[in-house]
Amino acid sequence: MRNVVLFGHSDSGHAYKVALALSLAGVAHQRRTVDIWADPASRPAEFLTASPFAEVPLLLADGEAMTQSASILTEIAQRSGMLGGDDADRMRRAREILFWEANRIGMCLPQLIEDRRVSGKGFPEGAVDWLRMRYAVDCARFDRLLGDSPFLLGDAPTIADCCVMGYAQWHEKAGVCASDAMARWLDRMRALPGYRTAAEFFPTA
Ligand SMILES: N[C@@H](CCC(=O)N[C@@H](CS)C(=O)NCC(=O)O)C(=O)O
Repeated sequence: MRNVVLFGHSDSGHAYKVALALSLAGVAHQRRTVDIWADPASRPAEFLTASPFAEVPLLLADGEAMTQSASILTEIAQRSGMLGGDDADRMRRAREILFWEANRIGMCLPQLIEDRRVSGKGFPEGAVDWLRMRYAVDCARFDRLLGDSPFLLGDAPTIADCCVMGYAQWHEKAGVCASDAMARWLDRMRALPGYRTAAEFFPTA
């Protein structure tokens, strides 16, 4: 991948997934912070032209625009041959986890974080209980997926780990706990040489 530019923000777990994958895969790239809390119309023209919903992450590679974190993760793995991209079976299993995460952890935790940010304003009665109940199931399923391995698909991290890390890293901000196995996995992820915090990836002025 050449001339790679990633647009993201430190509060976006979706952008974090992609930033972490690029860093762990050693793909040379630039990162640009887009203010996701500002009026979308005020975002840079280059970004608005290429991101149909004005959302991060947006990845530009040699001028080609890519959106949707799960799709971008598979492109990174396939094009770099890293993070599972060197093996068709591992890529299939990684995709399964990407789809699972988008429906489960990637739905619950951002909403629980948002509920706290807005002090519950706009969240219907029972919504938070429902999200917490779903997250408890997600946590147990994460443990099953991880099994006895250090990372989700074996001894080395793949895009599946980058994907789950996006929001699992912020479980405390969402007011929920990690399972013991998830806590140990988070420690292993944070010990990887390419690991950076979201604020390090996307500093704000
Ligand atoms: N399904 C998308 C979700 C992207 C998304 O929701 N991005 C949020 C930040 S986490 C955003 O850009 N929000 C700004 C806005 O909607 O104005 C993905 O996986 O990339």
